[in-house]
Amino acid sequence: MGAVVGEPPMAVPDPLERHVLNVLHQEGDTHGAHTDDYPYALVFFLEAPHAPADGGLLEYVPGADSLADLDTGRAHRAHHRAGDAYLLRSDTTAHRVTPLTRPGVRRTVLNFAYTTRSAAPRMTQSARELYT
Ligand SMILES: O=C(O)CCC(=O)C(=O)O
Ligand SMILES: [Fe+2]
Repeated sequence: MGAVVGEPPMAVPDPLERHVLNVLHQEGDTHGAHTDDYPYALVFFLEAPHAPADGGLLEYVPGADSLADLDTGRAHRAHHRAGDAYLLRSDTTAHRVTPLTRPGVRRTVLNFAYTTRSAAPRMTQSARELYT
């Protein structure tokens, strides 16, 4: 990670954000548009919909001006399989997960948050609103 990021990653101090388990398991389940408080998210897929048509796609806009950029042609989409992982610049990339499109489909990820020595501290209430 340090080679990709350009400096050593550090686990974030806030235990609520450091390790997050996200489970989407019902038709229509989604993860809404947001940016993270910390600069890097390392996301591991434990379960993922088999086909892109089943939903659970990551949509993202690097260097977004606003979350509304996700509804424009600037948005990228990525399908992942169980066992995949991705590293996201998550504080400046608007991102969300598209809704599961049918019953019986599951998408489970572990999200590990990292910061770096040079990153500006930035705290919002959103993780608290979601997870407490
Ligand atoms: O489930 C994903 O791929 C993204 C999760 C995410 O953005 C988050 O937990 O902040
Ligand atoms: Fe996120």
